[in-house]
Amino acid sequence: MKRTLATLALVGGLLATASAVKAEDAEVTITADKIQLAYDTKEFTVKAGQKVKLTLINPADSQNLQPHNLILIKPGKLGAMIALVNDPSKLSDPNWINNPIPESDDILHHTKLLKPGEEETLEFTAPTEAGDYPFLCSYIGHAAIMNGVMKVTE
Ligand SMILES: [Cu+2]
Repeated sequence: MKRTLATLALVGGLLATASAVKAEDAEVTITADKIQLAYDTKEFTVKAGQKVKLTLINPADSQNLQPHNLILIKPGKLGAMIALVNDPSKLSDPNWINNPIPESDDILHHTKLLKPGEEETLEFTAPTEAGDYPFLCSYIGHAAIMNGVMKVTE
């Protein structure tokens, strides 16, 4: 009986530890809309330096069959990034169409281009500097309306 109690106490301790670890990580899932060029999440908040698991889902039963991605960028750079990814000269480049990720120091993290039915999880450490970090989909013509903000707080 003593042994059972000790085991229960141990298990309880492990469970408490597991939930404490989980509370430190931010798990966020963003799903592309099946019809609109939009993410279902326009805004989420993480703590500076927090471990983040960010999953983008492109639904298998998407009605518009659009590919989507997610690019997380530095604060204040959304307008410039939209202009960059919507540059008409890129549209004749098949490599760009398959993987529309520009070369830019403003990009912090990004998924690959996801077809309907695909998903990808990015694991990263949130920036140590608080601020509004925009994210966007860079597939042709999506960025201006398909974007959102990761808020980083102290
Ligand atoms: Cu998109």
